[in-house]
Amino acid sequence: MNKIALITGATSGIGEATTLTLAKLGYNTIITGRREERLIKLKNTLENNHKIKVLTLCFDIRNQEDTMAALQKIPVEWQKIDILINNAGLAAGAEKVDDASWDKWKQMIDTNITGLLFLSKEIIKGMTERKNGHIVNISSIAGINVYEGGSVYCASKHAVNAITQGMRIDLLKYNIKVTSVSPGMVDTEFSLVRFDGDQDKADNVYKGVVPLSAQDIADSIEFVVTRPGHVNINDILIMPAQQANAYYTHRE
Ligand code: NDP
Ligand code: 8X3
Repeated sequence: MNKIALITGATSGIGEATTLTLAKLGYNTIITGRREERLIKLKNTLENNHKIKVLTLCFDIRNQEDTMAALQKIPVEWQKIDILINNAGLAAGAEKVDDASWDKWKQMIDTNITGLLFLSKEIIKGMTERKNGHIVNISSIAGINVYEGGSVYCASKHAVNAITQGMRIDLLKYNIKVTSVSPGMVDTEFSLVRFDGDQDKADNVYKGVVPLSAQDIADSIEFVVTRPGHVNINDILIMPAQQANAYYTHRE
């Protein structure tokens, strides 16, 4: 029986690349996101190219009723989830606190913190019963540095780091590994989402820089989940070679 991985936010970017990588490793994958057509397309690609099975769960992680309803639909043979990749997340806008919108703040908090917590709590129940599991939380350099216009996004990733540390302590006795992966700039749909579909603003973020690719992050996740049972990678901070931290980027 193949092992099972649940990846949130698998419809694009880091989540999609990680799903492909885990499929190549032989994991049956449960993939989530709001864009159902993308979930179905990914399922077809994976099932046609790899000898694995894919279960799609389409829901908005901010909505707890919908999240619960989706999780309750997981068939019995899919319930032994070995790996949870908490990846779904976003930055909404880059306005300063005096100018930012409450709705955008709420969207980030409800997705990046509350959604991650709610879903994790449900999946952790099975992991503690089986005394086995690995949770990988996708954090960010924004969980380490706070930058102008990033207060709430950065706060949400600082929260992810605290949650990661708390999970690691509390779940130690259940043989559940907990890892955080914190990237710098990755070329995904992240900036397009952040700037509400403004392609010029999104392109500007990566101007003069070779950013990380989603596959670079998936490669790190592959390393993390393929360590021997007695080894846990607590944290990975991974940056483009041209980016020192959130403040210093060398642009050509
Ligand atoms: P993308 O925008 O490409 O992917 C984000 C994913 O999250 C999508 O699959 C999206 O699915 C899902 N998602 C967003 N909101 C919701 C929601 N309300 N309900 C369900 N799913 C949701 O960006 P990335 O791949 O870059 O982002 C993945 C993670 O990596 C995020 O947590 C981000 O904060 C983090 N990160 C990104 C960096 C970067 O520079 N790109 C750097 C550091 C961290 P759908 O829209 O279908 O719902
Ligand atoms: C995404 C990286 O620097 O835009 O988390 O916050 S950054």
